[in-house]
Amino acid sequence: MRNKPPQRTLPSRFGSPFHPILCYVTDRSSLGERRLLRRVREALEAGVDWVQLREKETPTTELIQIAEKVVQLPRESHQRVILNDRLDIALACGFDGIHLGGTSFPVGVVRRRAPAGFIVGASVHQLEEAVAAERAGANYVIFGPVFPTPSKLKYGPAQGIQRLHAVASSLSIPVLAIGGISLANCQECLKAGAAGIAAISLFQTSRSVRGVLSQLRVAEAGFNALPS
Ligand code: TZP
Repeated sequence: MRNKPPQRTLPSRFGSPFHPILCYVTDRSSLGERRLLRRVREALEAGVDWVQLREKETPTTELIQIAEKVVQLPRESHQRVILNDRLDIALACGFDGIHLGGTSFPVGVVRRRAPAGFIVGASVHQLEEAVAAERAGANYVIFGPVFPTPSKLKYGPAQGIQRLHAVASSLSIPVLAIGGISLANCQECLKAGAAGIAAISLFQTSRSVRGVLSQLRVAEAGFNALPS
């Protein structure tokens, strides 16, 4: 019997200008585990579309404990939880997908072996890399840093809106903008063709994720009202 072709299970309404993908990327270094889990729960309750658990420095046993708690949090049918880098933990704990970085498994290797419906995303920093990720079977890419952000200053200047536009207009999978995303600049990213935004500080340093979400949706409504 032939294997079924892998399904791409990003809900179809995602990534349209009318429903940009809002992705909370975690960083527990500034929160600690208890507050991290509280924030993830709050973000899901407030209506973020995706949570990417990105805890690179966390030892395996600890990460497994956090991961198990994250996948058990209540979520709506359209919400996705995605783990950064650790395919083994993502599969073992039942995440909806994996987000691959430069030192992770290559996209094509994961795509070929991942179960049907498993979401595969990748961080990209250049157009060629983005095109290659799409060809290898990525469901989405995250491009950045679009704007300056403290953790990435050591890698040089931010990419800027024009490069985001070049990547977004060359791919048919969703391209999310990351890096220095704020309420003030998210519309600019969507206007440049991003299917959504991914952010740490925006979701993590605000007093309330619900407040951020409602302001983001107002910003999107403004974007949707703009003449194209
Ligand atoms: N990749 C590119 S920029 C970035 C990552 C993980 C950090 C984003 O952090 P913030 O606080 O949303 O600018």
